[in-house]
Amino acid sequence: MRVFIAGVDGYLGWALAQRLAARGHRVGGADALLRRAWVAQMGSVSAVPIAPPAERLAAFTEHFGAAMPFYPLDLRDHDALGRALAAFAPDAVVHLAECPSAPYSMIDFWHAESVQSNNVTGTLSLLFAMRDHCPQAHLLKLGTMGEYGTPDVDIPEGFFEVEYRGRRDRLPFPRQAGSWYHWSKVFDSQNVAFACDLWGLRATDVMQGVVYGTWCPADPRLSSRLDYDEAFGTSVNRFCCQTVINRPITPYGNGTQRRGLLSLADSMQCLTLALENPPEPGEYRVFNQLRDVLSVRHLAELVHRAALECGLTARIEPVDNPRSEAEQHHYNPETARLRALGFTPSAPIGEELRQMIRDLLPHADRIASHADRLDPTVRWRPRRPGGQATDQ
Ligand code: USQ
Repeated sequence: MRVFIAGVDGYLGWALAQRLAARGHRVGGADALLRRAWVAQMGSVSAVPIAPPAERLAAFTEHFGAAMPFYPLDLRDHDALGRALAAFAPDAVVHLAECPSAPYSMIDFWHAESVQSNNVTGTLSLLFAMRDHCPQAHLLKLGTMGEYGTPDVDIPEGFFEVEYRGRRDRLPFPRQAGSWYHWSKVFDSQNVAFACDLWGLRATDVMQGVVYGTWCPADPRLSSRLDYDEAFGTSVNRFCCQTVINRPITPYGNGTQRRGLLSLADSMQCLTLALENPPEPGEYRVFNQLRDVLSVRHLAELVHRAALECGLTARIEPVDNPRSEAEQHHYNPETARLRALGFTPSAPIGEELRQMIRDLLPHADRIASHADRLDPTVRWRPRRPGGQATDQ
């Protein structure tokens, strides 16, 4: 299969390119290197050092025996995107080229606007470009479990049966996102579904949970980034980085809020399964992609235990929740579709956490050099009416 990965330089994209190439697929990629710029803007670095793009591509060619055609473009550059798709002629397009950070989108108007413009306009540009240059290709679009919010009923995979005033229909399950970022993903989902209906495109919209884990092959040029700053680090990755530099693990609030999670390795397995089992032309399908549902406090305890098992001295210190989110809620998402395709979870979470800590330990000084970036400063609600949504 010829797979075009938009966002190939990112946390998921760089690992996915390698997994697909190892399975014999031909991979091409686009990236505007915005993730590198956003993390630098937050004053932080990837805990795991990452090679510059040219070195990454050279390593990719050496290890997988074929060069990856690389297009250094922003998806909003519609003409350049069209030329890239026409040249590469993909069977599938994986869309990972979005700003993934809820906290970043909550800083102020400018950040909310840039996240929504990047994500919503980029996706729209991709949909039109696929219509014009590769209408048969399968679009694998990364959404988020956060689109659904935390409703007081179980969460189906995208759609549910409704009976209202004596009539029944299968309708999109309500979206109740909790950040400007998560809303951008909701808008994307609607646009992707509409494009499938309108033009007969085929798409899988992946509602993914929180991903954690390192990707550190023997050749460090193939390593994927691992962020830990308050905006681009996800909770588990941040907790592991905290233990490595002997800082307290910071569950927000009372830590009873629950999330779906999966390791980076499991995410790669699921995305590959979706690609290798494409939908029919015109079909818009939704997969909930997660493995475990755990509370933040439980996660903190698991990281604490893993750190002790790695010989570290760890401690948990809850901090005031800077977000506006339900901490006590029902959470029971369905996850049948990927399992039906053969998803078999890899290592148990404790093992993944120990491996992540072992991968991070050699980089402790690097993490420590930006330790202040771990502290949450972005607030979902300003402390004072009219104030900035950040402590800075
Ligand atoms: N949290 C803590 N302590 C921290 C950081 C986070 O307790 O130091 C808590 C948050 O309050 C939240 C939970 O952990 O309740 C998850 O936060 P997160 O930062 O791990 O994840 P989130 O902001 O929701 O976003 C991440 C990715 C995003 C993806 C999403 C999947 O950055 O791209 O869409 O996970 S989901 O959460 O299912 O929507």
